[in-house]
Amino acid sequence: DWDKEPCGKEVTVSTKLYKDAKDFYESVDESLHDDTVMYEVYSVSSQSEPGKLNWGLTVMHPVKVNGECNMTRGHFHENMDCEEYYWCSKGTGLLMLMDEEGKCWCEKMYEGSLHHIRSDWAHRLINTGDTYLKVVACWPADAGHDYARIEHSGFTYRVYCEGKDIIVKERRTN
Ligand code: PAN
Ligand code: ZN
Repeated sequence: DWDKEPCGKEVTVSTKLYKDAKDFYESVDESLHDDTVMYEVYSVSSQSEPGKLNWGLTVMHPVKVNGECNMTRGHFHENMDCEEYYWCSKGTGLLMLMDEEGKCWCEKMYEGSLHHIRSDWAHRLINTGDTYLKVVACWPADAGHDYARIEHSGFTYRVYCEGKDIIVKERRTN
């Protein structure tokens, strides 16, 4: 009776399509279908209680939007005491971070890279490669996601790919 199945919690998947991600990008790419899959998040969520954990796997597709690299919406945690770990299991990308003063920077992501996201840092994944970027995350169940704050004062950089080069530009539009 030692060979029990692991965990057993239900994994749910949520899919972000291009039509729901259009306003993340500088411009609309007419060559992309509205139903193009941008990313999927497989997750296990607990009741929102201190001490409980959520787990997630984000799969970023190798899509470019007029040369701009595929990215997650990005967020601060609603509960600003909640930090997070990201671990890259496949692909190459950038983890864009921003503090509350609007200072923005990136950490390189590659297979096996581990990232600690402070509780007061906004965070966004960016797939800079031409393969899937897969990132495993673990965060407190009572963290919550504050997307509105990013919409009002967004990340100050945009990331583009031109051939093998990654180009980071200061953003002009929201
Ligand atoms: C991650 C993110 C996931 C999708 O699980 O929620 O990568 O990104 P957006 O939620 O910004 O669309 C996480 O950071 N959880 O806290
Ligand atoms: Zn988060």
